[in-house]
Amino acid sequence: MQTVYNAEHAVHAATHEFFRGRLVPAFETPARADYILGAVQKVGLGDVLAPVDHGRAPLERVHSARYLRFIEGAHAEWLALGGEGEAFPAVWPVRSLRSDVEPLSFAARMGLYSMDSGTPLTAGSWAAAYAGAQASLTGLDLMLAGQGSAYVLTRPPGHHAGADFFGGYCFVNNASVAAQAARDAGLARVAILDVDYHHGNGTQAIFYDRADVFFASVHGDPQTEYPFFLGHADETGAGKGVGFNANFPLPAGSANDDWFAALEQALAKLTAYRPELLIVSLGVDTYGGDPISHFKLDEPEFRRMGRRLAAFGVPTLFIQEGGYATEAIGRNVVAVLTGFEGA
Ligand code: Q9C
Ligand code: ZN
Repeated sequence: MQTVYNAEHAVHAATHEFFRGRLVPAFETPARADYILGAVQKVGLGDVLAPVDHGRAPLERVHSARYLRFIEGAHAEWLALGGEGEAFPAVWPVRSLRSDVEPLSFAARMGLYSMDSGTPLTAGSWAAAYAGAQASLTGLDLMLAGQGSAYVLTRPPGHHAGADFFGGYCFVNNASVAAQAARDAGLARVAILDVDYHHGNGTQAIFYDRADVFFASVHGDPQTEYPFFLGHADETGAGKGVGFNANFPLPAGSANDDWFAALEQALAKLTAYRPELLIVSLGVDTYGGDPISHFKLDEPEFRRMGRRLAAFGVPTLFIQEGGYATEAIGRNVVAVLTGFEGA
């Protein structure tokens, strides 16, 4: 399996994030991708390729142009206002406040274009996220050229980012950009399977009223787990998209058997859909040792996940999402990918 590696990831390097009222060391770090790259090379997974630049247009198929412009310039605006280090939002247009008017105030726009205060916006956020989307598009090119699988090694992750907001460490929704580009290249039905511990609220929202991209997710129950405000089982799509969204929330602390039973239910939905391409939002924060998540998967289960996805029998593009047990992340990702390859 070939890997498309976004080396630009390293320019997005947050030192801190807000957590329980104080600044703590950031969980989403450059070391994550470094460990994965090391593991991919050590196991000899396959060639490691650089992204090819496809420009900004494929990102604008998923995100609003004004949102992308904001992210591009946000850190410079923050510095110009006397901000130091990483930028954080502090005010949001919640119910009864207007989000249709874009305010002039930078603080107000930070809130308009974000969903949480846990996502540090750094000087390199835009460059790293833009390059990550290019890596995803390059991964898609491999699939369109007939590869049975490919892996996009990138950060920051993408699945929490919506059409016009960042959050959950995500700025550009890589899986959505790839899925939309696949549709634009002529594929009729694309499926996104999100196995990250956290519900992929951004991806779900982007395709919620559409039948041409099916979103299925197994994740921690939003009653107690981030992103809290989306990811329930009764979210099945809207309008033309009714029946093309499927959530399988599991309680924090769920046993591995329950996780794989939920995966079977998700795959049953996707089997009926008959997708031409499967995009896997591959978060490995389902690992038992993850510092911010509460499932119990370990190396044998990650290998089993890869085997099961191979048995699904559809060309599969893996795109990296979460996973915060930094020293184990390479081992866990490679277990999925080699499980897939060996099947
Ligand atoms: N400081 C992804 O896995 N913050 N995002 C949790 C811990 C939000 C995770 C609090 C976690 C978002 C892509
Ligand atoms: Zn996650």
